[in-house]
Amino acid sequence: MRKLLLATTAIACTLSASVPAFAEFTERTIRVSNGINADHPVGNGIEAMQKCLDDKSGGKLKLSTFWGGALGGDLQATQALRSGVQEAVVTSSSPLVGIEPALGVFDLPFLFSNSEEAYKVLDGKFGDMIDEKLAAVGLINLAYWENGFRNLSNSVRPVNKWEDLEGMKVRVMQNNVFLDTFQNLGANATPMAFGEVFSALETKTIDAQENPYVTIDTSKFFEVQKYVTQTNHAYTPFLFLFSKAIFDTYSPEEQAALKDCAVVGRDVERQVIGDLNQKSLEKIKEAGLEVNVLSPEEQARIREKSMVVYDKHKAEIGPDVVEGIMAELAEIRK
Ligand code: TK8
Repeated sequence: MRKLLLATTAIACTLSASVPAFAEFTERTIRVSNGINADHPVGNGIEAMQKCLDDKSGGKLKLSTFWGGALGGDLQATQALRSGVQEAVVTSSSPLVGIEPALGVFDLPFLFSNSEEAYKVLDGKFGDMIDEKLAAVGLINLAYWENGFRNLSNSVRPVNKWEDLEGMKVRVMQNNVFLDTFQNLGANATPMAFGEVFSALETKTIDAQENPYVTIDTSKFFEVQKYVTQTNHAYTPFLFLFSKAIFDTYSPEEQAALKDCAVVGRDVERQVIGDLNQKSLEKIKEAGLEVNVLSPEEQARIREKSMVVYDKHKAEIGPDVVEGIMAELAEIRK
């Protein structure tokens, strides 16, 4: 009996000695929903994030990923986070302007000239300021991931100048800045959730949509489109959002692991997008689409014409927010 007791105590001691390493972590399954598909670079980012979480939590924090809008579209999933019924979503900022109007700043046409500029703004103090606003509406932004520079695809005609957009039925995100940008260029802009875009293009309910090359590729839009124009008209970020209601119940170690690992995933995801962009373009061309690049003169002309959108939306986004980003960009461009 005594021997048995000693043996049990010994085992108990060994066990408790091994526990402290991950004692701050609880076994958790974190649902992450996405509108895009698993072969989008977000998939690589999630994989890297999971490896990092495995190391930090001893395998206790598990990401359970849902693709292709399986848990609902961007907006719907984000609302589920706010009410504490879903943990996480990787979403474009654009459909969330009804929740936090300041996000509309990222929708302003031709705001960023290259990704490095975007990274500096998003990963710096401006990004932090937006994160604080998001926290106030129940959303923790773990990190800014990449969606990328957006280009136009359509099934009607090549677009070489803004006049070519006249009357074209262009799907835009559920976002007034995008709506006005395309209306102002003469298009017939229609707001629509991402999940409906493929079939709307297929049935010709709409003629056109705009998204980065990797999305035109991985969401198979090239199968139902004939022309692509490299317009680079906007760089909209992905947000890796976490439900604040749920996040607040996690230990500080769990919270820190999620934040740190989301940054690890972000860097991998951005890297893969950089690599895949050109490959996606090749794939789109091989599928038989006609691709043209907007001339610098025409891009400048469209940018000029689009400036009214800045004035029109400044008040709603927040004058301090718009002025803040312009000041930061001026600083970066020095
Ligand atoms: C995916 C969307 C998409 C976005 C859009 O859920 O809606 O066009 O660019 O990538 O967030």
